[in-house]
Amino acid sequence: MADLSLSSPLLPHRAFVALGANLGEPAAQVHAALAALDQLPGCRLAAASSLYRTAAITANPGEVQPDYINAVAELATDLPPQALLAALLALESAGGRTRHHSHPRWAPRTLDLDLLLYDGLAGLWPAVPASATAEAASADNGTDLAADLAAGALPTLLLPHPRLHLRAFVLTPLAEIAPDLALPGRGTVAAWLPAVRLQQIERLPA
Ligand code: PH2
Ligand code: MG
Ligand code: MG
Repeated sequence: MADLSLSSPLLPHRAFVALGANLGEPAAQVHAALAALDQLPGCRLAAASSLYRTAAITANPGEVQPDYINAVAELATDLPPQALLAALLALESAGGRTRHHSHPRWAPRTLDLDLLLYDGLAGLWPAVPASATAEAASADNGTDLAADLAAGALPTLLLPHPRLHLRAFVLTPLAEIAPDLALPGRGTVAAWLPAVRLQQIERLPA
């Protein structure tokens, strides 16, 4: 897909989003989500990886789930990180995603959009006491929206995404579009590829 990643004065920020689906028609949902990202107010799709079929990483050993279709998108945006996260969560809902307190962690889903990186930012938004950081580090960006909304709190956002450098389903598509990108505090994307070489992932033809 076209790379238009020259930063524009109107859309000065650069963000990377992981897309995933393993229910319904995953490839169609990921394609539709890529198109929808380009249509978000204040966002333009600057680059998109190929689609990849990946073995589901599950919360419990032995749990069987359908394979995922994953991809990574680069966005040029003028939205601040929290607003971008909220827009991604709204797209997940529009894509048929349901969230339930009774859903186990990492339940199969029709669409998952995780904010991976935003410029070179590292930290937790909004600012919270240090004691809350460990809890946030064990959650997916966005995953706790329902709980947060129920509690009357804003969703929290941890950047960079805490597990992105350990997941082939994120790192491999990210390396396709931005191999030299620096992960705050961790070196480049490409440097982490050997760490995930044993995880099952297959690039799908365009
Ligand atoms: N997402 C998860 C949990 N496990 N496994 C694969 N292969 N791809 C994903 O996107 C994925 C996962 C939680 O969001
Ligand atoms: Mg996820
Ligand atoms: Mg998520």
